[in-house]
Amino acid sequence: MASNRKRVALIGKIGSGKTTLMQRLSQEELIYAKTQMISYTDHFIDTPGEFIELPFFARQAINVTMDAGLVILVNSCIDPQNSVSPNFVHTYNIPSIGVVTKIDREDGNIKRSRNLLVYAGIHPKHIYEVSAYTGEGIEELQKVIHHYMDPHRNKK
Ligand SMILES: Nc1nc2c(ncn2[C@@H]2O[C@H](COP(=O)(O)OP(=O)(O)OP(=O)(O)O)[C@@H](O)[C@H]2O)c(=O)[nH]1
Ligand SMILES: [Mg+2]
Repeated sequence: MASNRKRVALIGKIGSGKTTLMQRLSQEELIYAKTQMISYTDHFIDTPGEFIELPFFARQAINVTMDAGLVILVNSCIDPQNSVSPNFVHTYNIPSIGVVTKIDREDGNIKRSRNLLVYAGIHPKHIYEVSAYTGEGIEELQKVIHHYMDPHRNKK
């Protein structure tokens, strides 16, 4: 079976901004499209938010992403509700980082997002704040992704 080691997996609630973030990181135009099924690109595995929100799908979310090179757990700062179980990311045997999205929104609560990501098992030092709309924080996140992914991607 082909390995996903060269891909970054995006996990997070419905509407948390995974696909938009992926588009921004891939320097694509930002076009809204609800993710209906797992989508694989050269560099990413994008999952539908249902994978983390609905217990029926939760195992599938882990199954399809457990051999990625890196897991990014995404949390939108305008979403007050948590749906990720405590220490969720410790299920993985691969590195994980947290990303707070939509920080351009004045009504957002970044601290709440950080707390929810820590609750999910992300180390506070490994949480990054971004806006896919304005580009804030994207360059720093790109560097972090390179740090984790270059060893895999440079392998033949
Ligand atoms: N203000 C703001 N809105 C954003 C940002 N990123 C995404 N959005 C909006 O949030 C909504 C959901 O974004 P998606 O990227 O589709 O979210 P998703 O996590 O892929 O959602 P699912 O595919 O349903 O799991 C869309 O209307 C986006 O335009 C951002 O940085 N700032
Ligand atoms: Mg999506």
